[in-house]
Amino acid sequence: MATLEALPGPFTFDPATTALLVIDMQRDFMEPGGFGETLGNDVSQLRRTIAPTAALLAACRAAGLTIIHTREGHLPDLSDCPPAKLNRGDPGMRIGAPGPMGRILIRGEYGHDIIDELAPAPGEPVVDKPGKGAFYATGLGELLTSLGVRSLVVTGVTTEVCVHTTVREANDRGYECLVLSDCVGSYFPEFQETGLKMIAAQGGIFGWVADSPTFIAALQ
Ligand code: TIU
Repeated sequence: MATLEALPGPFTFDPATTALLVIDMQRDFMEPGGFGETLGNDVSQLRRTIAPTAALLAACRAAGLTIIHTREGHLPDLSDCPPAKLNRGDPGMRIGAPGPMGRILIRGEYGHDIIDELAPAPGEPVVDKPGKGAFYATGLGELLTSLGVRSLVVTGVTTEVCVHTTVREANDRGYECLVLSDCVGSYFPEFQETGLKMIAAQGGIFGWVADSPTFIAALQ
């Protein structure tokens, strides 16, 4: 077992039953000139997570931790995208529309894939999800059960959308979640700050928060 200082208090985990979950580090969200930036978002707010996440991945691979990546996206025929999600925003910028890096959030398109800096290593599962949460309409729950995972270290984008939704889903399923503050990002600094506070508030209502150097030190 290992323990580290976190908010709201010490986080204890067994590396053998802990998985790193890297959420939606996709070009559509992260890259200058991509879908996210085209919507007017400041991608630098997300890009500051790349270097610490790369270091985290290296440390987790060296420690033999289970590593799982996710991607948000839809089938080319959009049959897995509910109208309530599809019919939102500028029609030229909707899911499935031709974006700067291929059809927006469509599986198989260049923009849908994970950025080169954080490319999954051979053998690391990549979970494709149609929703914001990584458990909804995916095999993630069964995968974690089959691997014997009990604790999740969660990183990725965006803090208040897909990271929060996934942590809430995981919390309800009995997983202990540690969110790494420097490895999650929001386009909106105020959402980043408040999103992290919301996780650890009320005695850790959804989980724990620490930074990646603290986690890496505990892993070694
Ligand atoms: N991955 C994820 O968070 N998807 C989003 O759509 N996030 C936004 O902040 N828009």
